[in-house]
Amino acid sequence: MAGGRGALIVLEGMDRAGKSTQCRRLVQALQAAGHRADLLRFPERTTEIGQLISAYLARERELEDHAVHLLFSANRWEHVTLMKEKLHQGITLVVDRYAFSGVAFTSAKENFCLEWCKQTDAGLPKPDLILFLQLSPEEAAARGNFGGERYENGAFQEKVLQSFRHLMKEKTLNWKTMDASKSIEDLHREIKTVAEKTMQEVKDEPLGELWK
Ligand code: T5A
Ligand code: NA
Repeated sequence: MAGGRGALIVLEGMDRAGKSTQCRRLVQALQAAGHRADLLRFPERTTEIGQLISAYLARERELEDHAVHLLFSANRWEHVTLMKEKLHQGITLVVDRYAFSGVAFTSAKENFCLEWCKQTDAGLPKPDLILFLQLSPEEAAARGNFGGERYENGAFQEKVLQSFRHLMKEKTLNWKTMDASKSIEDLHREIKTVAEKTMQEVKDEPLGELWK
């Protein structure tokens, strides 16, 4: 394929680490540099499944824990065809949260094991790069109070972090930890550098399958 495929770049991290800010900045900068790049986010709240998830997060409706895990996962699967099309057209995708948030948040609940949580996302397009934005709870708190959404409390976030740490041990995935306490601009420059390096490295490589 002329020009090669686009890269699948995921940003993960604790709440308020700056994922959405950096995803937007990265897509803008890549486009300004002449690359083809699009922004995606999960949950993608605009679909029917996404609206259910959004109501659940806003505590407007209750859903059983397994059921909501499957919905978060289905919300990724419903975008896979489009994701693959874009990647193969040479468009780099910058994704604000992905299966790792799915696993980290559900497995932080009582009676969920990591393996069960991973199963429903196995086979999704495999990210070429996963940037973990690391920020201490104290620094996160300084960026404003937690909102009223589900999962936004300190004790639960600590469990989520433990799950992320387990997932980051997986050597077949290209995790990079970034210091999210830096200024928006400094962090952006670092992220742009690793993103462009990855785009160059994977353009002639086949797209992988996650956890397969
Ligand atoms: N979830 C998600 C699941 O349970 N299962 C799943 O499968 C998935 C995908 C979704 C919720 O759903 C859960 C996880 C979540 O609980 P969301 O919509 O992604 O949540 O979360 P948001 O609340 O939108 O985002 P976060 O709280 O995670 O924040 P971000 O995106 O990390 O941070 P951002 O960029 O919005 O910045 C936060 C604030 O900090 C400032 C920003 O201006 C903003 O005010 N800021 C900085 N300040 C100083 N220095 C910097 N470097 C800064 N960067 C940003
Ligand atoms: Na966000």
